[in-house]
Order: sequence, then structure tokens, then C-alpha cells
Amino acid sequence: MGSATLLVVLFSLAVRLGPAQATVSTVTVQIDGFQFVPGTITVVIGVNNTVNWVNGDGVAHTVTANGGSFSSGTMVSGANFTHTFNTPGTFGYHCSFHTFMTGTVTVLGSGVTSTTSSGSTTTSSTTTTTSSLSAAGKISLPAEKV
Ligand SMILES: [Cu+2]
Repeated sequence: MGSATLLVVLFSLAVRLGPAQATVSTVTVQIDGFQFVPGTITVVIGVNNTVNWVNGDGVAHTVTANGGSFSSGTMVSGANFTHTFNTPGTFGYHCSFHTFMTGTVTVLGSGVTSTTSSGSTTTSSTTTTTSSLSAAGKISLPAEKV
């Protein structure tokens, strides 16, 4: 019957979906309280692959790639450092003054079609409240009435 016509209409609608206009944006990582915030970010080449670190601490820090591919040098309080990632991969970095300060930038290729418009990462805050178990140590099992 007329199902072929319906298919043609559906296909023409699908073809009409063009690529959205790409705007390259910068991702900001704050250095605050001897931490990189957020410590783990994901960027997409051609979309937001420039990262801007801002030292909001009162002491100097560095942003130094674990493999040495980039380094900010000494960043005094208030200084910022910008690096553009053009190679897909996962890049760990640290502060050379405080090696416990670490962060990770995951770089995705430009072929990735990102449908997520929310750039907010909510992975940084993991609260560990395992010590409160001791207070609830008394487990009263209900007596079985048979
Ligand atoms: Cu530091």
C-alpha cells in the first residue's frame, strides 16, 4: 500500500539533520586547596580541547604532564596556564612541587559525535563515610513468630 511513501519521508527527514556549528571552547581547571578541580576531565578535539589551569591557591604550583609532553613551569598564585590537546589519548599530569596533586585529561578525537550538551562533570566529590558503621553495629533482628 502506501508504506513505501512513508519510508521515503522518514529517510528525507533523517538526511536533513545537518551537523551543528562547532564552537571551540576552553575548559577551565581550578587549582584550589592543593587539588586540581575537577581532577578528571574529558575534552573533544575541535570542540573544547583547550584547557586553562588557574592557580587559585596562595602558593605556587605547576601543571606538568607525567610523560613530560607539556609543563607550565612555576605558576605563582593567580597565574594561569593554557594547553591545547591535539592528540587523542589519556594524559596524566601532576604538580612538580606537590606530587600528590594529580589530574587526568582524556582527549577524544574530533570524529566523536557528542550529543551531551552538559559539560559539568560530577565525578570529583566522593564522600567516604565508612566510619559511621560502628554506631549502627547493634543489629536487632526481628524475632520470627511462627
Ligand atoms: Cu603544587
